[in-house]
Amino acid sequence: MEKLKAHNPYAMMGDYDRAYSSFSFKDVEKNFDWSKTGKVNIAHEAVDRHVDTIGNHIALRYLNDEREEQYTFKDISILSNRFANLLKELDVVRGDRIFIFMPRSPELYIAFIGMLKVGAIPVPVFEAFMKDGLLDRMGDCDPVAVVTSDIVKSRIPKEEVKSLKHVIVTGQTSGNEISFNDIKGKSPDFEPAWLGLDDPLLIHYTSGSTGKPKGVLHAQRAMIGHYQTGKWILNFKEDDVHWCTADPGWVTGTSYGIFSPWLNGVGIVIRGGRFSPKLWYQTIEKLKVTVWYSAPTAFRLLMGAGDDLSKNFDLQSLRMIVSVGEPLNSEVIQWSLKAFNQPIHDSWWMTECGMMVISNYPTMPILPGSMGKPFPGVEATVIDDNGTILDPGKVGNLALKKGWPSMMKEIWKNEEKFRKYFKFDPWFISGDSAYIDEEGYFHFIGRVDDVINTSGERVGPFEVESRLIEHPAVIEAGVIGKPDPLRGEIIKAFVMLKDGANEGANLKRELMDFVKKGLAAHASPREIEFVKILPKTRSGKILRRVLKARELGLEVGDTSGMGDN
Ligand code: 6R9
Repeated sequence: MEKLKAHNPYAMMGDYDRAYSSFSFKDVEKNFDWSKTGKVNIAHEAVDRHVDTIGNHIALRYLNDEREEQYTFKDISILSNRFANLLKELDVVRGDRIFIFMPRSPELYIAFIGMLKVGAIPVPVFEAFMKDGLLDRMGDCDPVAVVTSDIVKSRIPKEEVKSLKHVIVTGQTSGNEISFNDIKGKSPDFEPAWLGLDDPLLIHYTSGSTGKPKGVLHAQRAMIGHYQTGKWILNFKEDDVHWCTADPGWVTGTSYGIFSPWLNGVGIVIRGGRFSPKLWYQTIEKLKVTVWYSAPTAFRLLMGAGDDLSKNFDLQSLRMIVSVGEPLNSEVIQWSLKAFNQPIHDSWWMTECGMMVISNYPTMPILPGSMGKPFPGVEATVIDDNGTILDPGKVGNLALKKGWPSMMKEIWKNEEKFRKYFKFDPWFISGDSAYIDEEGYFHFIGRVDDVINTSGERVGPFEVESRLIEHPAVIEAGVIGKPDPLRGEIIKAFVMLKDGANEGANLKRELMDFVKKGLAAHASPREIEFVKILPKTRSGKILRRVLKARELGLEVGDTSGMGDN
């Protein structure tokens, strides 16, 4: 593939090779107040620090079908102080976990910053989760409180989660719930809890191929990575209008939907409501978005909506477009050159990474189809299954040398899962396979494990299988990701039914609905196939790779571990 010339050779990073050989994350520390005071709190660096300088800049622009609002950095500072005071009165203390379970709204962001100010650990989760999905997550880290909205609050497993003392609600309250509006009566002043760089920042639950979702705990030091990747990849300047389309339930929606822009003094755009090509273009036009961070599925949907639609909008404000979450196809980059007069820059990272670690930079020629090169200060490589570093062109495990600032601190209450990432210490093993070409560009091949990536969302097959077998008609289920041109992968379930169960379209629909209602809409299979038997190992584990190979019409491979069935 032909390389595209650098999109913006004058961006801040300058020459990539020079930056890579000379940069150290130590150089960034002087940009934070804690480098002088020794007092650490990301909420201070992202919000309060700006009040005396750019306090009147717009920090948040919110838009949905009913509301349109703007908040300055000073507004966010004061409102989050009020929220922090509310938490303090409820005896929330440093280290307490607080869930955020609500649709995107200004209140979500205010609450988030307020929690950080008291030193509590926010746990943002998608509003799409149903009771079981929430219970798996809440049951793991015992929150004392949840901030939610009247639309979704009924799904919170209040009885089952014994640690849960307070339910703070936007909109209608009932019983002993606390209204978000109570913050109005609280003091606008609050002294943040002063922490250390290694103290907790937040938890994101994410799926692996086995077991329940893992709580990835990040540390305050992550802000060093958020800050610098914002400067050099998103190319932030202070008057930018940044739109990260991700929900804060996903790491992209916190690292780049909140922290990276605000640490850089850049205002954010929040669009509530559902995806719609027309509304998205309208958002860019109306709010004059300059930096746009989104995902391949969204770009593909926009591409599918046609040039006639995009031509109706003035999209000239856009000057930097970045993608994450799934492989970015070359066609989409070619379309972007036509539709927006500029390429889309890919970026690769994971919940566990906390920040973008491989990317195409505005100052570097893009190789369409490649994810780009490691961020300065990060060492990335490809190693085989014995931990040996491979030569260019050879496919193996994508690995990062531990020690980049935003690397996760631990997996909540699961030392064993944490250690598994580091079986070739000092290398963090990502679970992705990739190769590096002769020029140092990284190319994505796929997941090594069974984790499904559907529309950029990471779904663990185990969670879906567990839900399916709760249905009275189901004995067993095996779940895989099936390649899909629009969504990257779709979820396909192979289901073994109990004797006498009535196979048919109705039952398929019922099972899809059962997962949707019990777990989450995005975890519901789009395809279901009824089978008489599932391939298994001798120890009884479902061989998802065999199901996948059969589905794709490929060689089934080594089945020596398979049982008699
Ligand atoms: C930030 C985020 C991580 C997994 C990762 C990989 C896939 C992410 C990608 C990509 C191809 C890219 N992934 N970026 N695949 N090209 N640019 O996505 O975190 O939800 O934890 O997912 O997503 O498979 O291992 P997370």
